[in-house]
Amino acid sequence: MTKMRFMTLERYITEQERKFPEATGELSRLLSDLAIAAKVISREVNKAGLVDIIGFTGETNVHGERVQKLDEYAHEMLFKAMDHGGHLCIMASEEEEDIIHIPPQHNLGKYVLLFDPLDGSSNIDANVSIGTIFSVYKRISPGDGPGTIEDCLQPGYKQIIAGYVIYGSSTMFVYSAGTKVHGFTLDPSIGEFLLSHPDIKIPKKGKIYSINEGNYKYWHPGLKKYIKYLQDIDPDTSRPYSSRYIGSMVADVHRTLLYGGIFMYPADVRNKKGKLRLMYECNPMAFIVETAGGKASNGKMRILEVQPEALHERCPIFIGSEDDVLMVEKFMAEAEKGKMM
Ligand code: P6P
Repeated sequence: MTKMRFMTLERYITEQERKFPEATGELSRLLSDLAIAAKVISREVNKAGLVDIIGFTGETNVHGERVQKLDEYAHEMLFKAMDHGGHLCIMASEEEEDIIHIPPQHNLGKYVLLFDPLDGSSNIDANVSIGTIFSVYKRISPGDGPGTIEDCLQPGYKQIIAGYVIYGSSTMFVYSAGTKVHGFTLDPSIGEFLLSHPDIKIPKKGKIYSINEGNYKYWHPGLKKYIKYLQDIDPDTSRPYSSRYIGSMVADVHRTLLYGGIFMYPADVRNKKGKLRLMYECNPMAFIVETAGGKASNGKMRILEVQPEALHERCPIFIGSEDDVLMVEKFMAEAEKGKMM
């Protein structure tokens, strides 16, 4: 009989808080508020197919992408869940051009929240897994007023919590406070996230690569060589690797975290900084994967050390098993050297 493990997210957060006497409980309540928003969004996402929610609003977001109603809904749910707890001084969303001010009576908190309310939303109508991604930083501006843009533009290694919610065959809440990564699966019958994946560790090397190969012609020559290397036959190094690409970052990174391998969204001749956003997608995922023992690079350096310059800046990303990320960096560096010779 397997030992019944009934650890809810709430109970886990409370137990973690007790380990730190100086903890004020603010972070615990912040995480709990995020979990509530996740449950509400999960309920709507799982109603996929209902015309009154699914479908386009006809408007576009800050990046000129058509906004799906669920995008707006997720953004609103997160704002409403987080704007009155008093734990935050400022927020920023992938769906909003500027920073999001918090009502004056609640905006002196010591934390900063950045979130992508519904990443992968172009897949909503196809019922493909999508997700919410979040990052929590400590404010760096003086504590006697609302937060500022500087509070939001901190390098990724300054994150104190990062996580994602994946709305798939089940809804999972995966987060890290920097020492371990834990996954909690939602039991809708009791409305609780239960600890299902304690202390997730990513394999040191995988055998799956994940990239949009439709962009092959635009890639860096070193990346082209790397992908061809993965497709060569060599059982001793698990080659050829399998290719898996869902087109929803949360789903592709979640699989990479659990199974190992590498997810890539590189820069190319058309998009010099790639497509994915540094603050809303790359930094939180890098924090989680590095805590799980993996690596996250922009092709040249740790993503977590990139100094942000703009809220919505994009960043190339190579993320996953340590050996696989090191290998693609090697191929690209050698191609650069070849260019210089
Ligand atoms: P492409 C979804 O739109 C997204 O932002 C990420 O979730 C995903 O990894 C990427 O874009 C997919 O982009 O160009 O391969 O369709």
